[in-house]
Amino acid sequence: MSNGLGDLEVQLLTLRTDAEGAISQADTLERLEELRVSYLGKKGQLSAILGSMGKLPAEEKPKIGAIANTVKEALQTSLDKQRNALETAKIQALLESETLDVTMPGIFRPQGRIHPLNGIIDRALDVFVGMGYTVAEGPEMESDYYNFEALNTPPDHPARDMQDTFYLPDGNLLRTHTSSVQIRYMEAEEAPIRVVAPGRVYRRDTVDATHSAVFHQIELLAIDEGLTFTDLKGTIKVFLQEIFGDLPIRFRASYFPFTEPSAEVDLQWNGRWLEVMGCGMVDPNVLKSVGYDPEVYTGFAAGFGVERFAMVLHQMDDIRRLYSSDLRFLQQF
Ligand code: 2U9
Repeated sequence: MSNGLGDLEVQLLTLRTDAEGAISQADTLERLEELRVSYLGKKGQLSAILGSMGKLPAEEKPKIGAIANTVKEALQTSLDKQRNALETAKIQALLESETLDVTMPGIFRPQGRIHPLNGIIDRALDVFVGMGYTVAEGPEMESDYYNFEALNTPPDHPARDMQDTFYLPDGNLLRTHTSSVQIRYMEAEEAPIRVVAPGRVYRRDTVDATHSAVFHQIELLAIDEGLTFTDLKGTIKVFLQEIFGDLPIRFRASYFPFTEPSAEVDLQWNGRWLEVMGCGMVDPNVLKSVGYDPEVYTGFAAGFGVERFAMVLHQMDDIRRLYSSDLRFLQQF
């Protein structure tokens, strides 16, 4: 047999031919792994052939061993080659399936934006927070005490006419200003106080282009030892400057039940004096009602309507546009 092909030799060469054929046909990585196990695995076909080498004459063993090694290397090379080819094809397929067609029409996602009222509120609060104020909020439904009595406005006070509101069957009411929030804040905290209260307020008002029964206010309050009207003027000047730019302002004497003295603040806007805020030194009766000694503490307060600011800054002609949710209008801001 030493000149012809031995039995094992034939088996090895047949295995090689069959295996190379099968490997080159494998179309998935899973199938390729099955073939590897089947040919080269511990219990695979090559091992089985080598297992029968024991019966060979000793001089034949090195030759068959050498052939077996060649076959093993050849199969390993075929497996590696096919694995590379399959992996490359897989990546290629993935790339092709994920190709971005930049000419396809996009999905339209309308962009939202801040409502002009919230825009004013954000800007105003930023200015006050920058001056050390804390933002406080409170309930829209209030008791008569927090909305009126603690603010030096007893039941028979003529100022109640100007601030008629919506009364609930239980005696509560819808707040007419955010001053009630500041009364609550003064009850809960101690001087010194710097607080700014934004929020929705209500009035019994006939709705027209410049009036709404529901609107938004921002009020600020500072309580400390030694605060004067000068501090009030300085604070308001800085605030209006930040919002409207450096324009002339003037203070005009006025009246509010909760401040004494009180003033309206006018701003020279496009050459005309425009009333933009109310303000004053906190009335000693208000300080007393929340337990602050007016001989020790003084304070100033001011308030403005957010809608009015929005209308002036954005040149709006009708307050009702701010509430109608008409995107053609809102998209302009
Ligand atoms: C406390 C004491 C006093 C807040 C103040 C005004 C003047 C004011 C109006 C402007 C236009 C409201 O939106 S508007 O109608 N506000 O003129 N508000 S002083 O005074 C306070 C607040 C809290 C404890």
